[in-house]
Amino acid sequence: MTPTLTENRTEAELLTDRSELRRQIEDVVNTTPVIDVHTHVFPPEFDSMFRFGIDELLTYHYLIVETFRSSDVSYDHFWQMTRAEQADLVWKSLFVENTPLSEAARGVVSVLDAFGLDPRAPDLSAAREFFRDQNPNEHLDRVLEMACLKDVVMTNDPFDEQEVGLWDSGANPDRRFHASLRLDGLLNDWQGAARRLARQGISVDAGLGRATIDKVRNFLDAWIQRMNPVYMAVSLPDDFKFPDTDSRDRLIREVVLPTARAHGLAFVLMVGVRRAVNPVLRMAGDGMGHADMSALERMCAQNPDVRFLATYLSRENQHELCVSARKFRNLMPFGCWWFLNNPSLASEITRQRLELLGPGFIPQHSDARVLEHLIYKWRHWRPVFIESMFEAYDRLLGSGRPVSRNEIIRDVERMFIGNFREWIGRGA
Ligand code: FIX
Ligand code: ZN
Repeated sequence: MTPTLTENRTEAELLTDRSELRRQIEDVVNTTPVIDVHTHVFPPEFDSMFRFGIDELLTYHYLIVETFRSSDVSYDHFWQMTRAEQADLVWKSLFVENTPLSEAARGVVSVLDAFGLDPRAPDLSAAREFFRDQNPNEHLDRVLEMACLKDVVMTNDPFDEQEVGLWDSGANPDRRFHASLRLDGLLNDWQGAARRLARQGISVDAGLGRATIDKVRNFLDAWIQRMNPVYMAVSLPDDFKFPDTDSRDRLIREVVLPTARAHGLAFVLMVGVRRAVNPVLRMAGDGMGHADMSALERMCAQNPDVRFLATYLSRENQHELCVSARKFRNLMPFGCWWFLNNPSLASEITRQRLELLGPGFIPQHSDARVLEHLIYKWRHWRPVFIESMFEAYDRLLGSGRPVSRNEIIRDVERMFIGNFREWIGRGA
């Protein structure tokens, strides 16, 4: 759908009227497809890993946490419930007995509204019936169009037995879904990885001898061959150090970085998560902490020929990340990750990045886990981005340089698609 122009204006005409400037920004941002560079969503070809519908939406770990704060259900009782029973309780606790004010709860309201379903319904019967009637592939097409998405990058774990089984059975993802090779299992739990490799018939020694290093490289080469990933990625704790003296440091130096070079793959670092600070919450039990940015700076400095994408979980790391990206041209900041993916913080982060990096960053990713998350995560974020872009262009206008519609299109396409494509070495 080509963006519209108001009457008697040309693409190149300079936008000196502020309300027209805002209209043009809204039009371009709302109609420019984006590549969602990090999600946990899978296409229908991945069978049970393809999650969609109201029960999946309501049992999202963001909402489970909030339900425990708004109900007196015990943890044990909750985890013994069926998914439908859990969804009923989440709905009752957050949407009926309380006002869905949180970003995650408002997200469900936006999804229901997008499909013409009643966000004030007393129960889930109508919503369940609606999603039950959806044809998976048609529903996928519709959701990608509603979210105005070009492509989606998955999170693919070579140690997830269910997923490995799907790749083994020749699962061939929809062409709009791109794989990424997730290395948490390898880098954050080497002892466990050694056991899992053994289960896949690859015997390694926990001491990371030469032969083991070669075997792990071969393991990654084989998965890169299979998945054709757009990048390798890992999430790291807030106390991540580089250099360090542990197996993770050796695996990064002797396996991951050489593999990145050999395949021309970027390395994605998601830094600042404290896993399982409250284990009874299961996947919902992760926390965060402020990280030492110098670890990433040293990695960028010591590996100028490797491209890094980085996102940090702590608000206090955001300004530092902008400054580090000014110092290292092989570093691309991306997204407002997880606890930062809220309008107030996403606005602060985006404006800061525009002021320090111009259009040289990837403004957002959804981290969607359920298909319909793609609708609300992007519909909630685009108005935030429009405000930030208007502020930047309006200041430029005030300084004496109005922009044209073409320039807005160029800048938005660079941030939505171009920067990522360049970084993963798959040109525009
Ligand atoms: O490490 C990650 O990719 C995180 O995004 C997830 O672990 C987290 O559970 C999540 O879904 C955040 O939005
Ligand atoms: Zn994620």
